[in-house]
Amino acid sequence: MPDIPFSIDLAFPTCIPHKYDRHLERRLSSMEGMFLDTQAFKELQSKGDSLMYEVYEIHRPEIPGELLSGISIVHPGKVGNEFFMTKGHFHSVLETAEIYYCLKGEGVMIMENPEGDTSIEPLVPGKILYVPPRWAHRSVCTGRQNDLVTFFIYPGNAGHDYGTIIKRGFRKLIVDSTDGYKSIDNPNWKTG
Ligand code: S6P
Ligand code: ZN
Repeated sequence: MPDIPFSIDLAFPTCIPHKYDRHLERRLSSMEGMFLDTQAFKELQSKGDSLMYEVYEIHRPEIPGELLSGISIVHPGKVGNEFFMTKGHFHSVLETAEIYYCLKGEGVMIMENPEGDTSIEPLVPGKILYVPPRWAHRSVCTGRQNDLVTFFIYPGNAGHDYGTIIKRGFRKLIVDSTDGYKSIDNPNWKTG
């Protein structure tokens, strides 16, 4: 059967799509080793397996020419001084870009490329963020009480490389500060 155009409504105020193909939940336990303060991680874990972020995927074939999209919701919270965030990844096909549109909340996107450039872009409602090809990306919720909600869209053939980030981490971390948040160098960032 040939493809036909379709549209999807978002439920307000949550921004959860009325129709989606997959709902992913990422909890604290799946983020071991990703936060700087390992003691704070253990303490938080002893209180339960906090829900850090969720993704509602609108699935399409994972082939060139298609676009994959969905809604990402990062919940508010901190591990030590570091805000809740996504795992973050490079695309397996490095030369593929992504666009994020912020619908709700406050946060930032931490980005870096293999050449060692880094970038931290604020996410506030109405902001469109272009993540160029080659740049790893991680969303961070810096709001104290509200979810960070974004719509994302990227090429069908992009794929996800989580391994590089699991091994090395991101060069920059986002931590709490009197000004809201600040970025610091990751002392645990590994080369190679
Ligand atoms: C996929 C896109 C988003 C993320 C989502 C969760 O390329 O960037 O859908 O998958 O924000 O982040 P992560 O790092 O766990 O995939
Ligand atoms: Zn991506």
